[in-house]
Amino acid sequence: MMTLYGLPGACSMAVHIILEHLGLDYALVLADRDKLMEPEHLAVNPMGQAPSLITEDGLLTESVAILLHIDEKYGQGRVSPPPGSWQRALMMQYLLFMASQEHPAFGLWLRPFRWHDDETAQAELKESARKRFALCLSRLDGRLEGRDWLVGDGMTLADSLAFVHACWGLRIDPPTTEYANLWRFAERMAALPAVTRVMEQEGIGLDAEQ
Ligand SMILES: N[C@@H](CCC(=O)N[C@@H](CS)C(=O)NCC(=O)O)C(=O)O
Repeated sequence: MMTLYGLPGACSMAVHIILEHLGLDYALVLADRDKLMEPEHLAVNPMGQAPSLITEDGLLTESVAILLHIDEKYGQGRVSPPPGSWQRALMMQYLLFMASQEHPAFGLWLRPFRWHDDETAQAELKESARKRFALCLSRLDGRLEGRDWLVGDGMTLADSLAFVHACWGLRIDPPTTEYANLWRFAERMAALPAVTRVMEQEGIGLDAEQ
């Protein structure tokens, strides 16, 4: 059985959604935020973060790598377009866009003190990150114009991560509710049975905090 180490409402929730949606056998460990840098947690995530997945083959970190591994091993095409298809290339594009651009912008907005000691510099970084995150949400919002899902005609790995980021966006100005397409998407996702269960298990609402 796989074990997912996560934090409530964090990027690990995207993995949790996919495990639950695929009906896989897994255990969930919600880590204590105050103990992420303690040896016990560093043993499962050397960066003191989430997610980590313990599998029969070993320990895997990095949310996108985990999502892809679960999909390739158990997905049977249920949460991704076929390898080699254009739709899969687009799914990868959105996954990597969110992981490499949107997520760091949110992280900088949330914790500017990790990047600078000076409080004035922190305030400037936070504002720059807010604008950058808004630009990222606008891109997703534009993509969702006239679409139910980021790619194809059903939920994919990219949608699970976009939903988590949409939840984060509720805390930032402008909030996700002001991006009409992205907000409709978030409500659609939250109504999926697997997503509803995950949100209950993690204690997350659509006014969630990471
Ligand atoms: N690139 C990593 C980023 C992991 C990451 O930033 N995780 C956040 C939650 S979304 C975390 O653990 N934050 C707590 C912290 O950094 O103290 C991934 O995608 O897995």
